[in-house]
Amino acid sequence: MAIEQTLSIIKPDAVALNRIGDILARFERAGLQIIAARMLQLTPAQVAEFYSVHKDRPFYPTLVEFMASAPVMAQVLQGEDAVKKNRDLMGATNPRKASPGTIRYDISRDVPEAEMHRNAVHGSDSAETARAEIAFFFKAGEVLPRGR
Ligand code: IDP
Ligand code: MG
Repeated sequence: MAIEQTLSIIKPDAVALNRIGDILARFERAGLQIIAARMLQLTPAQVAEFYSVHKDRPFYPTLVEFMASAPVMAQVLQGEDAVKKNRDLMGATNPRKASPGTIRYDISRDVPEAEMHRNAVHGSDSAETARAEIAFFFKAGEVLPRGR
């Protein structure tokens, strides 16, 4: 295992439910350090770029509208195996299918199937993706790794 950095986003649904602190506490309890954080409201154009890998999927327009609808919180997490650790904390993409105790199950399990884009959090899916996604939100001097 290696020390990695990964990008996490608390999506508009979880921000609206006042779960920012709950989610950040889960990262810290799991041994991940928050080494950058920023609250912002994305424009539709920014979301479209961020999620461009999904541009041909049927849910893309809905996803873009949702992610630009209200503020989000973006943070960089650092720690051993951070990419997978964060994905494990998040749970499955469809919150109704996520395991109990994961962020997506705990916060979003009651969303209707047709609104499964409302799944509380984003997390990078590889170390390589993480580098690009971190750079999307943060300049070099805004990411502040610490020894402990
Ligand atoms: P991930 O967030 O678990 O990595 P991806 O497949 O990368 O899942 O999809 C990105 C986001 O697009 C999801 O988090 C979710 O918000 C939305 N999404 C993915 N699949 C669907 C779907 O089948 N219906 C509606 N929204 C979806
Ligand atoms: Mg993904």
